[in-house]
Amino acid sequence: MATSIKMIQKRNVVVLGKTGSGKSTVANRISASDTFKVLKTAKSVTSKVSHCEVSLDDQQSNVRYDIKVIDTIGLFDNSPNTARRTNAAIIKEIKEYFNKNIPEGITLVLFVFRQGRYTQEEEDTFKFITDNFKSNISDMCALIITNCDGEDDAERKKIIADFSSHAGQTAELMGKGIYAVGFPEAKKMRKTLEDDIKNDEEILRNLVKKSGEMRLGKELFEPTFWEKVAECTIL
Ligand SMILES: Nc1nc2c(ncn2[C@@H]2O[C@H](COP(=O)(O)OP(=O)(O)OP(=O)(O)O)[C@@H](O)[C@H]2O)c(=O)[nH]1
Ligand SMILES: [Mg+2]
Repeated sequence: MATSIKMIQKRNVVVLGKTGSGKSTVANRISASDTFKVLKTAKSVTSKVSHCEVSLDDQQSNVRYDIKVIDTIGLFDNSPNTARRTNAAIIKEIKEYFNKNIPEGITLVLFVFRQGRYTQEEEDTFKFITDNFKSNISDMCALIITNCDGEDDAERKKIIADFSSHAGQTAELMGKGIYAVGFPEAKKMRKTLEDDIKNDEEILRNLVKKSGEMRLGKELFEPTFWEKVAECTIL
């Protein structure tokens, strides 16, 4: 029998954040693939922007979601093993990639943060992010706090509350919410963690599905664009 899926919706999600925060892991989990390379150590891995395409059926609503997941180069790359690139150079590369490969724009920005000590470097990262991504895009942004495997719901709530009190300005930017997730490597995974991981994957995919039809392309990275659209009533 032919499929009963009636409607197709397109969603494009980009993953941004500091190097080693778990961007490629999150991108793989959303796309249920191993497309994006993840190293076993927390060293810098991704040296190019890339994307994959995946279709997810939602039987309940009869919708098929055609999703592009875009993985990016880590900001604040201070690894001695790679050619260091400035944040401005990385943002330029992401913009060029968008122009060429995602001309229809994106519907969701996921900022990825690795749970742990909130240092000056984290503070600088988020200042960079809030300076470059003005509050107008708040409705398309969510923050994903990785490395919360093994933390129960109450601990995860506390992690999110602590983050919000340390980085209020960044938390305000996250109009689609802040989520604590955990994706340990398969070999380190206890059997009991498998359900938790499936649950976290589902949280991410629902975020992608529910991101609206609003699309932004390279303008996303142009602060001057945001000054202009501030006067535009449709946004
Ligand atoms: N235990 C655990 N490990 C994680 C989690 N997320 C990522 N990792 C590990 O952290 C390391 C870095 O993850 P990546 O996904 O490569 O990070 P990235 O942000 O893509 O890094 P770059 O490409 O260098 O910018 C890898 O060893 C991952 O397996 C998590 O939620 N829990
Ligand atoms: Mg990566």
